[in-house]
Amino acid sequence: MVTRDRQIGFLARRLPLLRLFQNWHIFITIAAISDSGRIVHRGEGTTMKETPQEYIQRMLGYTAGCQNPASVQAATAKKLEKLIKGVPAAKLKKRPAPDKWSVQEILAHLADAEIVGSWRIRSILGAPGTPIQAFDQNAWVTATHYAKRDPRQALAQFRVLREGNLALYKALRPEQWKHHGMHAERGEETVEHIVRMFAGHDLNHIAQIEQILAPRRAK
Ligand code: NI
Repeated sequence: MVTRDRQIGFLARRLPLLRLFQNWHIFITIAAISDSGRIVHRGEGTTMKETPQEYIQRMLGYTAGCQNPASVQAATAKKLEKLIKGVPAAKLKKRPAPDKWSVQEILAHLADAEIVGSWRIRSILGAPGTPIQAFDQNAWVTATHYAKRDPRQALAQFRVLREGNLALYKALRPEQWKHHGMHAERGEETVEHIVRMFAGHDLNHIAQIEQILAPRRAK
């Protein structure tokens, strides 16, 4: 391996094209394990190809000008409940396209993302500056069987975790909002930033669910 790496290193210093190839390899590897990158978000119902930075900007865009992202988060469970009220299980289970998540999968994703956020925020509060691991959200869809998850149970999981987090936010001292962790791909992220990102993430998926269920309502 050492010899091979040295050879590649030797060539890369001399061949800009090979260096580009090397970088692409690294980039593709990172994107594949990303919870925000260009490959993984394809399954979320968007074909938009985006980098982690573009993803951050898109999420922040949803709450631009919003003074209190926690209040956005506080409204989400009820909005989701209202959206799926009376919608048959088969409809929730149906993917709008083969490569796009169903409502059921989105709800399971939201419930599991809340586990991730809950853990990240607590890790940061307990040990400011702590590393934050990325996760492959598409791998979770298959590995943790979103297709078999009860959507209403997923929503219940989301609601309970979210209520716990909202209570935690209320208890935070002002300086704790500024504490940060080091995200593996996105760098420094404060508690404040994570809470705002999750509010944007909520709105993103609410809009996605609305879009999936809209044709049924228009009829
Ligand atoms: Ni998402």
